[in-house]
Amino acid sequence: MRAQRWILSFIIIVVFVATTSCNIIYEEEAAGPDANIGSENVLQVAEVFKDAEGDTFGIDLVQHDILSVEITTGSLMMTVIFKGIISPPSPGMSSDAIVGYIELDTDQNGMTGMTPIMDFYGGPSGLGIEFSLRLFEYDASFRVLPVYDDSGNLAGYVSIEFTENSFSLKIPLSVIGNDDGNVDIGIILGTWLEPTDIVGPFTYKPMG
Ligand SMILES: [Ca+2]
Ligand SMILES: [Ca+2]
Repeated sequence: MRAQRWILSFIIIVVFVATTSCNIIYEEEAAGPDANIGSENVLQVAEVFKDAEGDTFGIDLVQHDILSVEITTGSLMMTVIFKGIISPPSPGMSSDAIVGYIELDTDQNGMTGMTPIMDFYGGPSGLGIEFSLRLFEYDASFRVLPVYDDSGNLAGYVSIEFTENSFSLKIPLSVIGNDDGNVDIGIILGTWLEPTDIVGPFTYKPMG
């Protein structure tokens, strides 16, 4: 029963937030220059994580199919590449908008943190999530995503840029608890109607 709708994860999030935290405050704190993916950065792909083509599991017409995730040296920057056309999650709810979760197990311990959303669609991943990025809450004005910790509190923001078939984001280590950059990652993405593809879990180790 992989093809369950986002409604499952929405229910999980609503229940979780209602029971753990009612004081999430939307602060525009990480939308400054340090959060931007600047052209001054010389990017070098450190590792490419491939995902199978044609492995989507939704039932609607638009099926976002993840082909690969490229992670760049220097800091936790990643580019997720799709087979077809995507568009940012806002404004409006266009049929090819990309939404979903990028989930980070920053202590690389499956026994700590939250159960990842991807586990409800793809089976046990072994991840225990400390930080979660939600494309559902993309802010088109500042081109950022909020990052939530495992208590449902806002940890900060991450800048994101879209192309026709990819998006790139940079995760400052200060936003994820000043982590050392060694992170296990799971990604589940899709349309507003349903999740359509999963990539991971995979491990990121920064190159020295
Ligand atoms: Ca795929
Ligand atoms: Ca963990």
